[in-house]
Amino acid sequence: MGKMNEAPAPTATGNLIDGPNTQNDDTRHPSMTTDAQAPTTDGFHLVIDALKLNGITNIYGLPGIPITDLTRKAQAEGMRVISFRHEQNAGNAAAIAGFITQKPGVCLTVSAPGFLNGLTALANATTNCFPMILISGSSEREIVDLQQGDYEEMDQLAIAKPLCKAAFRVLHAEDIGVGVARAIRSAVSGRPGGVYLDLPAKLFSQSMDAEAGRKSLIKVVDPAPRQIPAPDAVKRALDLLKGAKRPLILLGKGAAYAQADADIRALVEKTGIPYLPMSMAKGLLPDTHPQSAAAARSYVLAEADVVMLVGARLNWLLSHGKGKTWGGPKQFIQVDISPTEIDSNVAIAAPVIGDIGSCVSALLAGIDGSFPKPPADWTGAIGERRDKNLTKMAETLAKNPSPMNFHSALNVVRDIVKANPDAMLVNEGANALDFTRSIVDMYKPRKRLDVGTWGIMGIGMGFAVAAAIETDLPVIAIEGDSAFGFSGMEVETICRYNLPVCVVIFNNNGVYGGKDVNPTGHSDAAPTVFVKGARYDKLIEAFGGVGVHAETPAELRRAMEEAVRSRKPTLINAVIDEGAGTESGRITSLNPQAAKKK
Ligand code: FYN
Ligand code: ADP
Repeated sequence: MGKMNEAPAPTATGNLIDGPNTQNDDTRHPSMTTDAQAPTTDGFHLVIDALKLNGITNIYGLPGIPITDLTRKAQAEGMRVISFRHEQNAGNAAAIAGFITQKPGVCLTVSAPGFLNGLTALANATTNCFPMILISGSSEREIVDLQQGDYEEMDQLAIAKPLCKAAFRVLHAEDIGVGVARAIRSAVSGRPGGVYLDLPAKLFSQSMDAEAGRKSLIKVVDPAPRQIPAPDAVKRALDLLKGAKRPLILLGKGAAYAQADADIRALVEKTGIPYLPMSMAKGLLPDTHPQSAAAARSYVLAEADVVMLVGARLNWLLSHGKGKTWGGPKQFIQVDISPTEIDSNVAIAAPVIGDIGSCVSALLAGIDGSFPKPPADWTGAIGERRDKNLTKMAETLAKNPSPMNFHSALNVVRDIVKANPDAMLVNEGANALDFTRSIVDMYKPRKRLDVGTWGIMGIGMGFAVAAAIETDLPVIAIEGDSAFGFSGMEVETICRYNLPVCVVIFNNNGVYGGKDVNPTGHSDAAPTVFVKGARYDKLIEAFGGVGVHAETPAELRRAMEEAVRSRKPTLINAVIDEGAGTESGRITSLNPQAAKKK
């Protein structure tokens, strides 16, 4: 579970600062200074101390009124403060830091517009079940509540509430400890998610007795308590699984988050059941594992009779558990921490509610040598489909068209990731996302970070920065040219912190591709088309990074190898055939069709 309890205790003195009357005031009479000389602390330092006390060492944010000094003081107090160029990217960084570490990632923003920019990431974190705390400075309550027109006036708490798991405001310095503790617990316990913490400007300069301040802080004990599943629920699930003729295990990003890697692998291997990873669960077992049914996806979803979901929701990514994708009737087992997730789309025959670590270990305890192996005709049929798809894929990957297409470029990325299985892979786009997901095998858990539950663009550089900061491992970001645009300015951030990030832009001149034309003949480009032949590599050079223009797989390979080896911030402009993409990639069916005929 969370590692917050391992945080070092703060120093004995904490963040004591001098009281207002104690600085070199030699005119004071000693007898009159006893109380005034008692060390005091303030809101700034209490926030920092409360975070540090709970093992939170990194802040992702963007300084400005009223939190500029908070960022300075946090850095001075030994926290790592990573400043971004736009709050949404800082927020995405915090969110993915939460996913990687099980500690809430902290994003710090200024009031009103800064807060709103960060809020998109907070909502996305909540949707994805990533633990995150958005701390935002806010303007004066008295003025905001009377709507008298304050600088950056906004009732931020009210706006944040529907978009996150919990929202709190702290008005008094002595409540900072409670506020931070509540935020941490809300973010990581149960189903993880985003939490908003509103800190009005006046709070930061409030001072209080240092010792009382220190005592007001809370070191959260057991922030994400284990939730043990009921034995009868476990038995019900095992009975169902035992009777299955065509069982399937479906692993979601909740399973990756849970850090129960060894037990999950044991569950798959001991039962011998084929498994299908959702995109961010790839690598939980290596994608090359013989039980992986990833390359027979359509077949297993349609044909399975009992499906055990582990940390995956039956949302749009799984066609809501019904319809053509799911073929004939089937029964579901669902392992999840959230009881209200059950039956959200279809009936769940065997819910197992608890944390995945505890649930999987309880399931494992019920699996011995007598547990029936899945019938050979089922595993054989999957193997046949998988091998057919793998062979087809290998043939496609071996082609070397000019210009490059997604496949020939990703063939290189696939090799680089295979040679560097510890590297973190960030991935966004439409075609750039979909092709990477199926072509690039992952070998270790929590290495693949992508657009997640909403399928959003804009996570790229924020995720890349946090992946580098949290792990110190090389990061490879495979970006569609459109997706990159949402967070592209953060290449300056990557250079500023000298992060080992290699951004590869699959540049096909537009959204989905670059071939659209304006039907009116006007000189405006078509809505999906960008500047043709853009040189994104020049962008990073402006900040001292390495820019490479790659037109062939050989050039791409050389540049990626060098980037991973050197750990230098690198941006590779990989030129892709502008006709290579399809509209919306694999989800083109989600585009509404015009009913009106011309
Ligand atoms: C998978 N496949 C493979 C492999 N892996 N073939 C060969 N080799 C390998 N390694 C096969 C798999 O069996 C499928 O074929 C097909 O490739 C596609 O597999 P994928 O990508 O896993 O599955 P699919 O059908 O695309 O999954 C649906 C989805 C997915 C909704 C889960 O598309 C998804 O995650 N989409 C996110 C989209 C998104 O967020 N886009 C951003 C917005 S874009 P068959 O079995 O033959 O079907 C805005 O416009
Ligand atoms: P995917 O997109 O990969 O299918 P989802 O985000 O839809 O995954 O589902 C993740 C699920 O995992 C959520 O329903 C969430 O409640 C659950 N979850 C997250 N963390 C845990 C945990 N530690 N234990 C149990 N369930 C968890």
